[in-house]
Amino acid sequence: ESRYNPADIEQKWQQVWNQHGLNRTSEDSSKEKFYALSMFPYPSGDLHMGHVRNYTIVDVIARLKRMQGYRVLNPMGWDAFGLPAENAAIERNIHPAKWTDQNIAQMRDQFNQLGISFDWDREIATCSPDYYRWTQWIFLEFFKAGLAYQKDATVNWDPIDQTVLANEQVDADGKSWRSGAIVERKQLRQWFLKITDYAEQLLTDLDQLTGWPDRVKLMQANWIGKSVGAYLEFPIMGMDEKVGVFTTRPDTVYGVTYVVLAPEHPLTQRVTVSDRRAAIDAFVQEVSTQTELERTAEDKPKRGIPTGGKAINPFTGEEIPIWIADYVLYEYGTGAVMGVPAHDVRDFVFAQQNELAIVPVIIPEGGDVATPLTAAYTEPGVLINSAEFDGMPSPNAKQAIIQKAEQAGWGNARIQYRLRDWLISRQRYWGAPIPIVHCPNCGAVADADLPVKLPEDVEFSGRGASPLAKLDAWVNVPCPTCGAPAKRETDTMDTFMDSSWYFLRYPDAKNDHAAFDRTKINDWMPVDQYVGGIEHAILHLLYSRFFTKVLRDRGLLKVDEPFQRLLTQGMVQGKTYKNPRTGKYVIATQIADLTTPIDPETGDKLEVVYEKMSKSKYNGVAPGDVIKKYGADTARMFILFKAPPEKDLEWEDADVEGQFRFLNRIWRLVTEFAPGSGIRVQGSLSKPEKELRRSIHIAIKEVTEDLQGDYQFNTAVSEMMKLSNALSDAAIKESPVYAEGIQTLLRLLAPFAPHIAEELWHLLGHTDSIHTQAFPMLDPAALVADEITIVIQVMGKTRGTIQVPAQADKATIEQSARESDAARRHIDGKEIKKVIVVPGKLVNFVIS
Ligand code: ANZ
Ligand code: ZN
Repeated sequence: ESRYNPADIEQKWQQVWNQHGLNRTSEDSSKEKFYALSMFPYPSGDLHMGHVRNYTIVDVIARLKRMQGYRVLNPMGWDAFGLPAENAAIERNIHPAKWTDQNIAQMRDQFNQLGISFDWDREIATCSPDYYRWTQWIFLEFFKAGLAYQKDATVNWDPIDQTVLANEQVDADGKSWRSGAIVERKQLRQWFLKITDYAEQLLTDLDQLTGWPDRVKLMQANWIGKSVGAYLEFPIMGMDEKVGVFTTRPDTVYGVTYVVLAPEHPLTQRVTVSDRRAAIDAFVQEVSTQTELERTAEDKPKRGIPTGGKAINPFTGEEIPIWIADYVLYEYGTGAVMGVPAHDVRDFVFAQQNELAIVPVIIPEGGDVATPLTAAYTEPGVLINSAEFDGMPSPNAKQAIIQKAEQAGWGNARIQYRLRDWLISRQRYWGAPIPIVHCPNCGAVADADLPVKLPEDVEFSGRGASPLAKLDAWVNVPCPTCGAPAKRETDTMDTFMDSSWYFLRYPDAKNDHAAFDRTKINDWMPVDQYVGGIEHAILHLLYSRFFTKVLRDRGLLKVDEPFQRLLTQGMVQGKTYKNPRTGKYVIATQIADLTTPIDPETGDKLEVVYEKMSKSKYNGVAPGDVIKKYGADTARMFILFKAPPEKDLEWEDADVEGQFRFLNRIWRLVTEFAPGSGIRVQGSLSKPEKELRRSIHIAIKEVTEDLQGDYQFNTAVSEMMKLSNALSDAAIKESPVYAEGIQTLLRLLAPFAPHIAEELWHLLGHTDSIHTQAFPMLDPAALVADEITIVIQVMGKTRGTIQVPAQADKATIEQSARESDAARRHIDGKEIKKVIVVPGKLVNFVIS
C-alpha cells in the first residue's frame, strides 16, 4: 500500500499540466467568461506568505470556475519598474534589468511549486519595452485629451548628493537614506494627470460597485473628499484685490472676525505691512518644515501671526484683520479661509489664543441668545446677528446667502474636492520614459515613435542628476514637429501608471500593434473577481478606475468600472515573542522554554502575540520550507481552512499538521477503495445507501454555496471533512454510492489541493485530468430524507427517540409517540395534560 508523499506527485503533475496546456485560457466562445485577477507582485525575489495567500485564493476561484464550465482568464505578471531595482544597482552594481529578471525567474518558479494555474502565455512585465511602449501610448492619449500637463511642484532634494529623492528614500527624521543630509524641499517643473476632472464620476460610480467591501468604498470616498459650500471674496483694504475663500458654512458669514491665508499664499507678501515683514518671513520659513499632518491636527496648537493688512466683510461692511496661520493649507480650496471662531473648532482655539473677536451667529433651535460660548458651536441651527437672515435655519440660510453673494458679485456656490491631480514625474531611471520632447519653438511635443526606450548603458551613482539627464546623446534629439534641436523629457513615470492598466493587457497580451484589441477587451472586461491587499484600497484602485474611464471616453473600451468584485484578503500573521517592557522581539530559538517564554537577555516575561510576518519580528515562515516539509497542497489547504479570506490569519504549525493529516486520510480512503468491486445495477437504494448519498449531496450543496460569491473556503473545507468522515464510517464500501462519494470528494477537493486530487483521480483509473471534470452537481432528490428521528420527552426530560416518515403530519407523529416504548414507560397510567409536537424535532408529554 502506498504512502502519501507530496514530493513524489506535485512536480510530476505540474509538468504534465504544463505540457498539456491545461491552464491556457479557453477561447471557446460558447462558454461564459470569467476573469480572475490577483494584484501582480513587485518582483522582489521571494514569495512571502502574504503572496501565497493572495494567489492561492485566486487559484481556487479560477479552478472552481473552470470546473463549473466557464472559460477562465487567470493571468500573472510583474510590476517590475521601481526603486528597489535602482537601489540594487547603486549599492551592488548590478543592472536593474538583470536584477529584475533574476527575481522574476525565481518567483515564477515558486508560483509553479504552489501549483497555481496561471496562464503563463500571457505573462507581462511592466519593464519590458513590449509593455511600456503602451504605457507611453496611454500617456499620450491623456496628453492629447488635455489630461496631462506640467506645473511646478515640490520635490525632496538631497543637498550633498545633489539628487532628487523619492519619499521612500527620506527617513522618518527627514534625512537622506544615502548621504544622511537633512532633506530640503525644491520646486521642479513636473507632469501631472488631471484626475480631478473625474472626481465626481469616481465618487458616484462607487455605487455601481456592489461587489466591493464597504470599507474600501468609504476610503475612496473620503480620499476624493467632496465638500459642498461656497466661494466668497473679501476685498482687501487699500488694494484692488480680493481674498477668495472656500467655506462649507456660508451661513456663518456674519460671524467672520478675521481672514487667514496659508503662509505660502501669493497674497501673503503683498498684504504684509512693512513693519511686519521680518516676522512674517521668519514664520513662513518655519512653517515650510512642517508636515501637512502637523499643520492640521485638531489637537496641535494653531500658530499664526497678523500681516497688518485688512479686508472687508462685504456682508457687514466691517474691517477685519488678515492673518497667516499654519493650519490653513495652501493646496486645499483657495488656500485661504474666513475665520468664524464661534462655529469652527480650530478658529475658536486660534481666536482665543490671539484675542480675536468671537461673534456667535448660529444658535440651537429654541436656544438662548445670551449664553456665552465656552467652545465652538459647530452644529447647524438658527441664525442670529445676521441682518435679514436672522431666524432662518442653517440649510435655508446657506442657500439665501449664496444667492445674495451671487447677486452682489461677492461669490457663488462651489463644490470642492480633496482629491488633487496626480503627480506622475519621477527623477529616476527605472521607469517608463515620458514620451515628450521639449522644443524651443513648439513647447512640449508628443514623441509618437514608441517605445521611447530606456538606454541601457547608464551610470548608477545615486549622485547628481538622474541617470537619464546625464546622457547627452539620448537627451538631444530633433523636434518631431519642426526638426529644431530639442531635448527629451528625462523624467520617468510613477510605477502606478504601469499598474493602472495592466489588467487591460492580459486579454490580448501579445498584441504588437495596439495596447489591446477592442473586441477582446470588451469580451473579457470587467474583471469578475479581483483579489489583493487592503493597502491598495486607495491609490492603485482609484488610478485604475480613472484610467478605465478616460480610455472609455477615448472610445477604446466600453466598461465604466474595471473590477466587478473585489476581495481584500487579510494579513498572514506569525507568532512573535515580545518584551513588553523594551518593545523588542526575541527569536524563538533563543528562548529556553516556549510555554513560559523569558527574555534571555533581560529576564523579562515575554508576551506572545500574532503580528504581520516580518524579518524584524522573527515571525516569518518561508513558503519554500512549508512546501518542502508538507507539500504545496497542505500549505494551500491550511491557508484556506484557517480563516475566512478577508480576515487575518494566524500561522499555527499544529493546524498545518492537521491539514496534512486530513490529506493523508483522504489518501488512505481512496487507495483502500477498490473500484469496480460490487458494481451493480442501480435500482432502489438500501437505507444506508440512501443515508450516504444524502451526506454526499449535502456536501455538494454546502461547498457550492460556500464558494458562491463570498468564497468561504474555510467552511467548504469543513464540509469536505464531514464527507470524508461519512465515507470512512460507511459500512457499504462495495456500493456504487460509495464510489460516487469517493469521486465526489475528489472533485470537490480538486480546486483546493490540485495535486493530490489529480493523483488519486488517476489511481481510480481515470486517464483525463480531474481539473477538466465538471464540479459536482447537486441532486436535490438525494437531500430528501425518508425517515426522520423525533425525540421523545416527558415533562421536558428526554426519554428516547422514534423514527417517523419524513412527511408525517402532527397527528401521526403524536400517535407514534404515544405508542412508543420510550413514552409508555413514563406515561402509562398517568393523566396526560398536554402534548407538545414540534415537527421534525420532538414530542413532549406534560403529565400530572
Ligand atoms: C468658515 C467656516 C465656519 C468653516 C464654520 C467651517 C465651519 P472640508 O469639509 O474639509 O471641505 N478650510 C477651507 N480651506 C481650507 C484650507 N486651505 N486649509 C484649512 N482649512 C480650510 O472643510 C471646509 C472648511 O475648512 C471650510 O469651511 C473652511 O472653514 C476650512 F463654522 O469656512 B470653513
Ligand atoms: Zn519644434
